[in-house]
Amino acid sequence: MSKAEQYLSEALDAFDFGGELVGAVRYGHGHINDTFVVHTQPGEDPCRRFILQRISSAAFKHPEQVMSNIVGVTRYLAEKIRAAGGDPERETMSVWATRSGESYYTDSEGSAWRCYPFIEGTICLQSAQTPELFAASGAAFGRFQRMLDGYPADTLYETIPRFHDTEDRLAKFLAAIEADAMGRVKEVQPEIDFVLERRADCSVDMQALRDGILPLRVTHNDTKLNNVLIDRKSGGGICVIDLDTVMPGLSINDFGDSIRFGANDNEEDEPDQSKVHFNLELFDVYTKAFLEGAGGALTNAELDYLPWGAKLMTLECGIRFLTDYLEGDHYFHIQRPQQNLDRARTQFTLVRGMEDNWDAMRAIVDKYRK
Ligand code: ADP
Ligand code: GN1
Ligand code: MG
Repeated sequence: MSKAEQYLSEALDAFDFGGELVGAVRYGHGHINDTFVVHTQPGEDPCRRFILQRISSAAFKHPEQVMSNIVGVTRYLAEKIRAAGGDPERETMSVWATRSGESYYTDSEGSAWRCYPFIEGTICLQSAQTPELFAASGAAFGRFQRMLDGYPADTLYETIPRFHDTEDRLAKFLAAIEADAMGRVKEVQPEIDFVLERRADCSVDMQALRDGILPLRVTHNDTKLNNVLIDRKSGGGICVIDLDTVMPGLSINDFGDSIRFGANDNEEDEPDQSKVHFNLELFDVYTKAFLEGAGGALTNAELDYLPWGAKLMTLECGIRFLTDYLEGDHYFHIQRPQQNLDRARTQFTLVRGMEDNWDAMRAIVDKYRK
């Protein structure tokens, strides 16, 4: 048995799945955690599935804090959903405790593992197959933010410090250029110049926060389309997942990160930039759905800054991919050598597309303002 198999097997032993274990295989397209789907056979009942995840230690230094946030938030959401007559087993994640009643298990190497019941009858999309499905994710993320409006923000840990502090991301990028650990700086001068030309932009949202123009809210902070489960039958966005980064943040970032990932005509890591386009129609349907889902909770200033949320989440993510490329690809999972560089280039192409469509983006937000 390899070391990796040994740790997986330890983790499987740590949970009581309520039936015979049939198998566990790698699952999903997340860039951060190691995800497995576990199949079990509870007696004569149909096979039951679970999600088992090793929490990335590169991303999360304090798994106990991550899990404390997730337990708190999922319990709170379950109550809200129940009160509204919904089904908490499908509309929110729930933590499946270890045999000893903990929210996660630490293996003999020190890695943290957690488990969730698999939410059946859902699909998880890697791209916006139709505008309707993209809108469904927007409604789900808007609703998620509204449901957490009253959550006690001071009980949440900051699981990744300065996660969406674009100024800090820029500073780390400049340090990576300076260090040039892999000797890759010479390959990416046009991409570096692209960022440097937008240095001042990196402060726009952070300055608005410091000036009290934008409020801090409880936000998801990682609102990719593949972090919402879509109901197979109705096509509605039913459950927001990947709650590792739920913490105080900006609503415009939740909006913006969805646009970055979903309003792209192609893959996040498309190698041919001529195929990548920022899609204004998808921006339109998402804006409408997100604002409806948020139910009028956003202030006028937040609405004004939505296009900035889209542009800066995209620029920031490009900066993060490029930083990881310069540092040797140790944060985002990669399946091929230049994947982080392609991901960065895609983000920059999208930023350019947003700059070219800036007035149209503002007009769309205005159209859906109440
Ligand atoms: P990462 O942080 O690496 O993105 P996620 O928590 O998003 O990890 O999980 C990876 C993938 O696993 C998701 O994109 C989704 O396909 C699937 N997944 C996660 N949790 C569940 C769940 N409770 N039910 C069904 N699928 C899930
Ligand atoms: C990561 O975990 P996942 O794959 O949903 C990352 C996001 C990035 C995204 C880019 C904790 O999201 O911040 O925007 O990749 N998550 C973390 O695709 O860093
Ligand atoms: Mg994810």
